[in-house]
Order: sequence, then structure tokens, then C-alpha cells
Amino acid sequence: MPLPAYDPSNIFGKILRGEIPAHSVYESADVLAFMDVMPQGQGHVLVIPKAPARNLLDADPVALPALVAAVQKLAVAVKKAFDADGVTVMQFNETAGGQSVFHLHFHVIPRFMGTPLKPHSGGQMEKPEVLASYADKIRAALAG
Ligand code: DGP
Repeated sequence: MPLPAYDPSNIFGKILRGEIPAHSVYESADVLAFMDVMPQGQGHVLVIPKAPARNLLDADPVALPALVAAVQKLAVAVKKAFDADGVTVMQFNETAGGQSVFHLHFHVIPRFMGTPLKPHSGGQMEKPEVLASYADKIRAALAG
């Protein structure tokens, strides 16, 4: 089946255009990182390219090095920010692949021994003040 075209009305497209708010933690010319509103664990960050791409299947390979470098930067930062034991990086493609927002993104989640992840897109919205406190810690780790 052919891949549908990128639809700029997706929620991450709106965040990129500043049409809806997000708790941003990192921005470069190519990439934005912000807190997931339905975190699967404390400090769950999403890293997205600014260039339009539905997912990894249609992304311009030219955009990937900067994106993956940012994923690494955020993985190191969340591990430090939360003194985590490890970090899980996830990425989903198309509905059958578990994707629900159709702008390419990587999930970066600090992990703690013995603490399972909450369900993916579990529908549990985190309180804005909690997301803001996570974002503060990650920005501090990036700055330090
Ligand atoms: P995926 O299934 O990989 O497409 O995951 C999409 C993630 O996006 C999911 O973990 C929940 C998160 N999410 C959904 N809507 C919003 C939103 O409006 N703002 C933010 N920050 N995250 C969102």
C-alpha cells in the first residue's frame, strides 16, 4: 500500500508552527525536542525533525544525521537529569507499527531498574506543572 502524503495539520506540525504549546527542552535549526504529554515514564521526551516527514519510511535521509545526533544528545541529557539506570529509544511507523501522530518522532525515555513503562499512548495526560518540572531538569542537564 502506498504511504499517505505528509499532512501538516498533525499535532506535531502545529507544535512546530507554534499553534499549540509544548514544553520544549531543545531546539536547533533542524530539530525540536519537547515533553510527551502522555509520558510512559518520568522525563519522556519526543525528538522531531523540523522538515516534514510522516515517519522514517518517507523521511529525507539527509535529515537523519541531525535528528539521530539530537536523539543521542537527549538520551544523554535525560539519563543525567533523572539519574536514570538506562534509556529507551522508540520510533513507530504507520498505524500498524504503533504510530498515532504522523510527523516523524523518536521517543526518548529514562529507565529505572524494576520500573516498567506505562502503556504507549495510554491516554493519561500528565499535569502541565509536572511536565514543566521534567523540562526544567532536562534543560539544566543539557546546559551543564
Ligand atoms: P506515536 O504513537 O509514536 O505516534 O506517539 C505519539 C506520542 O505523542 C504519544 O506518546 C503521545 C504524544 N502526544 C500526543 N499528542 C500530543 C500533544 O498534543 N503534545 C505532546 N507534547 N505530545 C503528544
